[in-house]
Amino acid sequence: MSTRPQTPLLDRINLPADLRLLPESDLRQLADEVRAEMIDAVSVTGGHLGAGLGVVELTVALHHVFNTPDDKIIWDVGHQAYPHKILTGRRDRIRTLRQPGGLSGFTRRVESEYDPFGAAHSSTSISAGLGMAVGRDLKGGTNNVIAVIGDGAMSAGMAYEAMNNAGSMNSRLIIVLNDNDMSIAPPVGAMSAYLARLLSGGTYRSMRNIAKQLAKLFPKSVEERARRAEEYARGMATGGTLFEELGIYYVGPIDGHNLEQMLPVLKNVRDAGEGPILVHVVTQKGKGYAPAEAAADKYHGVSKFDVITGTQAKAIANAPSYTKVFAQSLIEEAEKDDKIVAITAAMPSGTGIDLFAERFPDRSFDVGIAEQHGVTFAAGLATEGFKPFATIYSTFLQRAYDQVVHDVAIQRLPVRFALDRAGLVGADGPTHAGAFDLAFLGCLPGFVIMAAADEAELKHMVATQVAIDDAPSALRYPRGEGVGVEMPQFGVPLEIGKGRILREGTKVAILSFGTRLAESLKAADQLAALGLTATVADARFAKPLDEELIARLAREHEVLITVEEGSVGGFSSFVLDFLARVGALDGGLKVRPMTLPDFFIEQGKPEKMYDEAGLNAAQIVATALSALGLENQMPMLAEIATPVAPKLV
Ligand SMILES: Cc1ncc(C[n+]2csc(CCOP(=O)(O)OP(=O)(O)O)c2C)c(N)n1
Repeated sequence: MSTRPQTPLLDRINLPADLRLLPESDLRQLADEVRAEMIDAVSVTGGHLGAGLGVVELTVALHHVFNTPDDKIIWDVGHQAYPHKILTGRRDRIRTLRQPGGLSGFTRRVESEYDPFGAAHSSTSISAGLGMAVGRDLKGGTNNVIAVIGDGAMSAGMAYEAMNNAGSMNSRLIIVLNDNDMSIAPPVGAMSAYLARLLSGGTYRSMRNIAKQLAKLFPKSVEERARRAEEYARGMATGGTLFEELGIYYVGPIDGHNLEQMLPVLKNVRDAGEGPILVHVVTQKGKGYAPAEAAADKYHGVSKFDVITGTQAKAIANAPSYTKVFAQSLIEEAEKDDKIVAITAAMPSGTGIDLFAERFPDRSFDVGIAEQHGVTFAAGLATEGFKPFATIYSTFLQRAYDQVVHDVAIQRLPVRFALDRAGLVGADGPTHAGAFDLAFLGCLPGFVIMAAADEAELKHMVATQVAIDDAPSALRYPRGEGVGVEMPQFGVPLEIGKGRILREGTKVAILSFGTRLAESLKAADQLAALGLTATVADARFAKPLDEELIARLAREHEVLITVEEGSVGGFSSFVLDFLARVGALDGGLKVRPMTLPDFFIEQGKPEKMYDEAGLNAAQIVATALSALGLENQMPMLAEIATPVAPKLV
């Protein structure tokens, strides 16, 4: 009889080298401890829970079999890497996950030598892994490179581009396909795992025909499992897999929670010969934590929660989220106009398209993690007279840039881009910040670009996008809840390229684009308290610019401050460009562009991030005072904030 050690094994594991000293018989207990540690940590930090729970055993097995960090494990997306972080010297900081100054919620090269590649956007692991493998070969190295990619991430074209390339090379690359598709996947039977172990050995080729015959004799669930594999692989039972057609040796499917089954397969794979190899591992998202297993989304992303009940903390909402307002506005528009269709790239709940899909199942399309395809698909719909809303987070649209330029803008197709999460996003950090859309869309001829200053504006802007049927348009709005303004009953299309003035003043004009309008108004209040009245305007459009409004602000004020939650190259640059072209900068006008700074802002509490970005009211005030040369007369304000301005060198 085996006697199991009573002391926590995890306390003895600082690095994977410690883990490799454990006998295989201890790994089950270690996995259980890692799982418990992860649940406890995420219950206080919030974050991605389900994905990490699903790969606990896989993480333990990979670090046991492979010699990390010399052998490199690349976690696709990186949201499932919490167990990996616990086992790679970061356990003492695991309760700082996603907190200001704490561990990232994704993998990061600067955080650990066990993170060979940073991620957060999906489907990059095979490309990066192939690069590392080829680099190793060129250097004459012998280490392993392992890319772990989910079945979701496998839906992106980039994964196939990488496999197509890998399959034509002799470089040794190990791809682990982490298939946790709960809606289709039944549990994997012991027979299947047994077969997979055989398949991973050297006798695979000769086993193939035997496997073909055997598959027919399997219990139903295993047969179905094999059929499911076909979706990716045309199935082992048919004698040829898609992966193999691409030149990638296919092994699987195997049970990713059963260490006894997984370890020998991984060892075989580690010790096998040349070329790329794919191990198809079946896991269960949320595994081992009942509330997650029972949840429809398997607790993909959670706020803080009670470990016993699984109940998540609910933020007290003072106003509906921008996402919800967008979805409801679009639904209302779609009730009136049957040409409106909506597209999401694997983010139905994040974008509110789940609500749209409930109402209009036939007019909503989830294309998978495939932003490039999603954009061109929308362009195709537009050619057929539909009014497609491509609803994509600002940060994920970056991936589809050529599609935006070549398939949409050049053909002047009226695709409506709804860019959620524009601006800073808090705990997800710089990979998810929507910082660049203004810069990369604003330079495209013909685009109409709007930003909502509040949720009522958002509703009108959705109506505006519906009405713009002869050009592409983009509407950006931030993460989180609105400001609590009264909502209009109907969305009313705005006049294209016209802003609005909210407050009239002298000397200083603050021209806001987007939701920094509230801070701009606050800044105007603070300036008024100092005896300086400011004009505050909401540009509404970054393209076309309201040139009349801007010219007037320039003419009638000494200082013109632009405020936006986007990088340099966006709204402020368009304003400056216009002012320079019409000669408005030739006189005494002092223009002060306030944009996101020229560095990546780390994860944090939104208020602090805005402070770091220099986009809060205090900094707008300080910018105005410094432009007027009044900073020395206002020492108390200088203390509140210093303007973030480029330093002259
Ligand atoms: C390019 C891109 N689009 C969308 C996302 C948002 N996203 C994060 S995880 C995820 C699902 C990934 O599914 P899968 O690869 O199967 O991993 P799992 O969470 O199931 O383990 C999505 C859509 C992303 N990270 N990157």
